[in-house]
Amino acid sequence: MVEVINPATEEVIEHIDSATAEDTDAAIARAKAAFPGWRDVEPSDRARLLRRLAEALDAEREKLVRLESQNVGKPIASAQGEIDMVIETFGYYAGAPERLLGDTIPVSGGVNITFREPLGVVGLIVPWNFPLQIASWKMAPALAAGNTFVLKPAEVTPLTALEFERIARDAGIPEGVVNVVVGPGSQVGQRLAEHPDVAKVAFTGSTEVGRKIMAGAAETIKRVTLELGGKSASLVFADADLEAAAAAAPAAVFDNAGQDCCARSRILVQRSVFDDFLDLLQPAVEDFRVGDPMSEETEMGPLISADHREKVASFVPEDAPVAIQGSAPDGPGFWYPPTVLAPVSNDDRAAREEIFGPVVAVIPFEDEEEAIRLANDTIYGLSGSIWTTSGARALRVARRIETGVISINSNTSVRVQTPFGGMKQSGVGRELGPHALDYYTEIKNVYLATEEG
Ligand code: TAP
Repeated sequence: MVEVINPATEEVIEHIDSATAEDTDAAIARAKAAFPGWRDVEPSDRARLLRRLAEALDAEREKLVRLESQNVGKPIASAQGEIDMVIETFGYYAGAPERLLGDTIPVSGGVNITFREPLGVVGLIVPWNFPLQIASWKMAPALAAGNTFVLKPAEVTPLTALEFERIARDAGIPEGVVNVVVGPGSQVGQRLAEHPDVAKVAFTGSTEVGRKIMAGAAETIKRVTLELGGKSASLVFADADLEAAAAAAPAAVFDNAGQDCCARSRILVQRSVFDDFLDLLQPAVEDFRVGDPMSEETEMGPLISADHREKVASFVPEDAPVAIQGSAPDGPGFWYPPTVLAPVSNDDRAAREEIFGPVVAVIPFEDEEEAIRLANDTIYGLSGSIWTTSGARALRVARRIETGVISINSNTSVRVQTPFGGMKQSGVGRELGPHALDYYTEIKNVYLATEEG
């Protein structure tokens, strides 16, 4: 039995039965049985069903928002944005079934025709930080391409995934196409990675578990896509609009209490404006509104658990260079205040490891070369930002940063229409945009001989 807790109050909000490896096998069998039927649904009918699913999610928006906010402790405004993206993601991929086109390639003696075919049963394993949003990035393209799936949410945040399963059924998605299994990663997740009837695993979570999934998938040569950790940098050049960069910096790292793989948890600032930047950052951090997630005004809620708070706090020992610290409520809830460490060396633990909490390291650099070197001096490569008023510099630096996504004078990381994913140990593959469909289909190449005899 899983006790589902509200991290803002520490109250138990639900009890859920915990599934085993055998329950996972049963769900995989249901998905396998449903696959041929779903694969053969006419593209226009599959598109219609996905549009209907997007509408059904929209009709249940308020309930999903409340559940996500309560289960993760996230501000209600953030939960609204996430559920809106879930709805948008299903709307976007509802356009895909009728646009999964192949090529016609004339060759000697005939012609080759390619088809984009679904993989079969896919296993989807997601973390607790953006539960339904991250799941939707996988579920929507998987369904659009004609796959069936088994989704494993994190055990601590299963509520919106279970609601989704019900909503999909009510919207007319055929029995067995959508399956949600709540249970521990070591059993349910590992089983999905190793099961011979699962054609692919799409995972979001830690780099450590990503490695295990890749190893588990190796036995049956499964396709894998992995969205893993990050240690992304915001590069602030002396020619930047410093006020804009400082005003945007808190949300870039404290959003979702820093439990965000795209968090810009390193801010690299050109030394000539280092102190000016910190002066501008101070009020922005101190004014960041931390508190009751149900208030529309709140910008940051608690961390997910007491254990996780302990891990975050370990990055701020007694002698840490705390330059700025915001506030956090007393009393129940796993609160931790927004914290700025400065100046920090890129070799310090706070600059090297993913903290996954509201703690940011501010690091000085001399010139463009050093900024690029420091930004790339990490095992990760997921996201990042460049703050400069020089368009040439912005593009020049963006091309040299080893990262899957980077934004200029902005903290944007994800849009439904554009590819998202990591370089280096931040992952394999891309989600969202048209590119995601490549990871849920195989290309079949058919040769038709047109010469007689
Ligand atoms: P993980 O511990 O990696 O858990 C992610 C998911 O994997 C959970 O559903 C978990 O299940 C499951 N899992 C655990 N062990 C498994 C195993 N041996 N085999 C298969 N599945 C297993 O991450 P987390 O603690 O939820 O999230 C924090 C980490 O995820 C951070 O490092 C963060 O960077 C990363 N993250 C990355 C991204 C992107 S987009 N790159 C997004 C969010 C989070 P249970 O927890 O239920 O046991």
